[in-house]
Amino acid sequence: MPALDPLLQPTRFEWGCATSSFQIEGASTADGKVPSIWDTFCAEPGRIKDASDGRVACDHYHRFADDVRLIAELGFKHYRFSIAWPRITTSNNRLNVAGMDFYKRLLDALDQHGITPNATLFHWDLPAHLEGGWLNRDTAYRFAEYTELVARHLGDRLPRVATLNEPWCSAFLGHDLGVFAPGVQNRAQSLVAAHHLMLAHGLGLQAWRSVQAQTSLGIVLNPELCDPLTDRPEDVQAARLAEWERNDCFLNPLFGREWPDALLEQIGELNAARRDGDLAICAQPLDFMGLNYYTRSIARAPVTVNDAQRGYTFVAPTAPKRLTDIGWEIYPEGLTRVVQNLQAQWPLPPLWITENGAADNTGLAHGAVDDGMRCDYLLAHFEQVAGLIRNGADIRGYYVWSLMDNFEWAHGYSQRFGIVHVDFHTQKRTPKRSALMLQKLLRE
Ligand code: GCO
Repeated sequence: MPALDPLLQPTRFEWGCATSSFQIEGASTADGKVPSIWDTFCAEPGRIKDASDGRVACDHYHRFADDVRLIAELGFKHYRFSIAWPRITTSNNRLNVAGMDFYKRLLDALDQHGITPNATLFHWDLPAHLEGGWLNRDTAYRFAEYTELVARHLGDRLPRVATLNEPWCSAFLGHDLGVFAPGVQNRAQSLVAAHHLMLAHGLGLQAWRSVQAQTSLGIVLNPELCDPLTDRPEDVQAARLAEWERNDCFLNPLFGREWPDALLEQIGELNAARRDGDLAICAQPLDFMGLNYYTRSIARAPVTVNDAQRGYTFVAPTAPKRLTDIGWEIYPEGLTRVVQNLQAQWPLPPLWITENGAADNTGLAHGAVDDGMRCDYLLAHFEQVAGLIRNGADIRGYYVWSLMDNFEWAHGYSQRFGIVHVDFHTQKRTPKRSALMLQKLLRE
C-alpha cells in the first residue's frame, strides 16, 4: 500500500479537492441566476461534444450539503470551489441576494465539517449580458465591482481567494481556437481578451483589498511546458512561442513586465487596447499563486495558415506514450520541470497545486469503480510535488481535480475527472478506488 512522503503529511501540507461552479452546480435559472456565456455557448448546436449543457450537471446547488459531508468523509480539510458571477449578480450588475445566500449556506456547511474554503472568483462563467465579454475593457471594471460585492458579503469567511482560473483558457481557447465560450476565432482579439483578463485581475485585487485587508489573494494559472517535436530551430522557436503565449502573456504583467515582442506583433493594431498605467494595475502584490498541471505539450513549426498566425502547431501525443482517456500524455516529470522553469524566470509567491488529475472513464462495476490509472497518475504526481519541496520549492498544498465527475466543458459529460463517480441519471455519488486511496493516505 502506498504511503505519503513525510513532506506531504496533512499536518504540514494542505490537501484538498477542487470543483468549479458551472461544472457542478446545475440549477442554471434558479433563484434569479442569469445566463453565463457557457449557458449560451452550450445552446449553440455543435459546440459540446455530447450536445449536453450545465442545466443540471451534478445538481450540487441542491445537493451541496451531502457533497460537503462526502468531502469530509474522504478526509479532506480543504475545498476549492468557484463562485458563479451570474448567480450572485442581476442583469444590471446588482446583488442577487438569493444567489449570494447559496454560498453562505455552502460556507456554513463547510464550517460545520471543519473544511477550509478556497474560493475562485472567476472560473469561466462570465455573465452573458456583459456586452463584448472580455473583448470589452468595461468587463474588467465590472469584475472589480463583482469582486467588491463578494468581499463585502463573504470576505470575512474566505481566508484565501483567487481572482481568475486559467485566464489562458478564457482568452485563447475562447477567442483564438474558439473551442470554449464565447467561441470566437481571432488571434489578435484573443490577446486583447488576455490583457483585459489581467487588468480585471489587478482591479479585482485592488477592490478586494479596499474592503478586506486580511485575505490571502492570488491567481490560478496553467503554465505550459512545451517541448519541440525535433531540435530543428523552427520547432524550437515554435515551442518557445507557445510558452510565451501560455506563460509570459500572464506572468509578465503580474510582475510588471511587458509582453515579449512576438506577442506585441501578433496583437498588431489592437495593441491600442493596452493603455498607459495598465501594467502597474496588473502587477498588484500576490500572496500566492495556484498552478494547475495535467500534461505537457509538444509543438512544431506551424503547418496551417491559422497556425502561422500563432506561430506553432501542437502535435498530438501518440503511442507508445501513456495517455489518459482524454488523450493527454501522462508526464509527471513535467510538473517538476514547469515549476522549476517558472522559478527561474519570475519571483514567485508561495505556490499551491490547485488542480491535478486525470480523465479515467472507468465505469461502475458491481457498485465500485476501479480507476487504477487515475490512482497511478495521482501517486506519480505526489512524488513530484514531494521532490520539488525537497529541492526548495515553496509548495504549500495540493488539490485533486476533481471531487466528482462533472461537466467537462466542450467534452460535455464524456470525460470523467472525478475521484467520486456520478451517475448523471440518478445523481448517485460513488467514491472510486482513487477516493478511497486518498482517504486512507490522508488518515495515516
Ligand atoms: C481547468 C479546469 C477544469 C477542467 C480540468 C480538466 O481549470 O482546467 O479548471 O475546469 O475540468 O482542467 O480539463
